[in-house]
Amino acid sequence: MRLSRSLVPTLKQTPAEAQISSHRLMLRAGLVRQTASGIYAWLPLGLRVLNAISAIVRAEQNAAGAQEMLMPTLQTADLWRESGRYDAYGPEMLRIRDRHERDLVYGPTNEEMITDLARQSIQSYRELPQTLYHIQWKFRDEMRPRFGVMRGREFLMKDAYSFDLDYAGAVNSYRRMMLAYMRIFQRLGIRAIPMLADTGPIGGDLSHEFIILAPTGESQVFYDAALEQLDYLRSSYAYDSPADLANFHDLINTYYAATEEKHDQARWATVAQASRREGRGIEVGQIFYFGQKYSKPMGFSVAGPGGRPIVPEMGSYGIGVSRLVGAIIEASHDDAGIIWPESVAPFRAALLNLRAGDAACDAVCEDVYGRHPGAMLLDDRDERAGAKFADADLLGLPWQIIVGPRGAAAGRVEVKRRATGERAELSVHDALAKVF
Ligand code: P5A
Repeated sequence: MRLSRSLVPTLKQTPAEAQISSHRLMLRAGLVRQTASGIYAWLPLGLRVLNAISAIVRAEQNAAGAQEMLMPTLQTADLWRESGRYDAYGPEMLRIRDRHERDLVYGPTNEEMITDLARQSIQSYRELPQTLYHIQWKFRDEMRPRFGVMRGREFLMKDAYSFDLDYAGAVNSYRRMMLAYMRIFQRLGIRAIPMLADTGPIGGDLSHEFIILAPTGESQVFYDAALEQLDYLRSSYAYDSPADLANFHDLINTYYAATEEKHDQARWATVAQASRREGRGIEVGQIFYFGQKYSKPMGFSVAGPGGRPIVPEMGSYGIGVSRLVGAIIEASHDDAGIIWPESVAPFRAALLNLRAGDAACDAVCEDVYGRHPGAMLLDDRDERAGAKFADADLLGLPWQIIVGPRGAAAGRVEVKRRATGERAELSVHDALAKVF
C-alpha cells in the first residue's frame, strides 16, 4: 500500500477525548474514527488488524472442530421472549420496531437464535455433538462506552455455541474451546490468563474469563505467574481426545487465578510471593457452560436411542475481536507508538523513502516494494524524513526499511526492528532476507 494514496490520517497531537494509551494510539495511527458514541468506523489499517485477528480466531476455531456460519445482527424479539431474556436483559439491548410494528433487537449475543436454528434442524442424538460459531457485530447500549473500541456499543465478537447430549460431553466441549482460546491468544502474541468468573446475564454454572494485565483494565485480578509461561502451541493436546483435554484443564487448574469477585485470600496466601501477579485486567474473552438454560425453555430436544427425548446441554464462548485490537496495543506499545506483534500487524514492514523524487531513492523503493507489495506500506509521501520516522514508529509495523539518498546510491538501506530499536545497514538483498 502506498501511503501517498491511502487513508491513514495520522495525528501528531493527542486527541483530547482519549483517556488510555490504546485509544490515543488507535486515533493517532489512523486505525479508527468514532462516528457516534461507542461506534467506530474501521479505516484501512485498522480493518487489516481486525481481519488478521479474525483470521487467527477462525483458523483455530476450525482446528478445534467448530463450524463457521453467519447469523444476522437483527433478531426477532419473540425469540428473546421465549427464553425469558427480553425483559431480563434491560436497557443494554437495543430494541427496534419495523414498519409492520414487529419488535426486533440488534443482537447483543446469539444464544436464542442458535438454539432456534438448532431445534429446527437437529432431530436425532446421532447429529450431536456440534459446535457452531460466527464472527459478527453486536450491539450493547453500554451505559458508559469508553476507552474507544475496548468498551464500545457496536463491537465485533466471535461467538461459538456447543450442543452436547450430556454433562460429560458439554464439559469436554468447554475444555476444548478453552484450549482453542489459549492457542488463539498465544498466536495473537498476548498472554491471556483464564480465570474462574461469575456468569452474569448469560447465566449458567461455570464460566472463565480470559484476562490480560494492563493498568487501565476494568477489574482487579490475581494469578500465579506460572500461567504466563505455559506453551499451548507446542503442547501436544489433541482436540479430539477427552483425556488430553482433561489433562489440559487439570494443568490450568493447578495454578491460582481469580478476578476480584472470585478472589480467595486463603488460597492466594499459598502462592509463593515471587509468583504472585496482581493488577488490573482487561477481559478479552469469556466462556460459559449453562446446561439446558436455553434448550429447555425453548423446547429443543432430540430423539435419543429408543426415541426418548434428550434436552441438549449447551455452552457459549465469546472473544472480543474488536476489543482485542485495543487490548493488544495496551499490552504492546511505547512512547513513540504501537508495537504490533507480527501475527496481527497490518503490514510486515514500512518502507520509508526519505527523499521521494530522488532518482536513487525512488528506484530502490520501487524495486523493494515490487517484491512484496502486499506486505509493505511504502511511505512515498512528500514529507520530511523526521515526520516519516515518527509516523513509522507510531504505526508500529514490525520492520522499517529506510531508504536515504546516500545509501540508495550505493545500493544500501537501513533496517530497523520496531520492537527493539535495533538497526543495521545492509544491501537491499540482505535487508529483504532479514525482513521476509
Ligand atoms: C459468549 C459468546 C457472551 O456474550 N455469549 C456469546 C457469551 N459473553 S460476553 O462475555 O458478554 O462477551 C464476550 C466478549 O465480548 C467482548 N465484549 C465487548 N467488546 C467491546 N465492547 C463491549 N461493549 C463488549 N462487551 C463484551 C469481551 O471481550 C467479552 O469477553
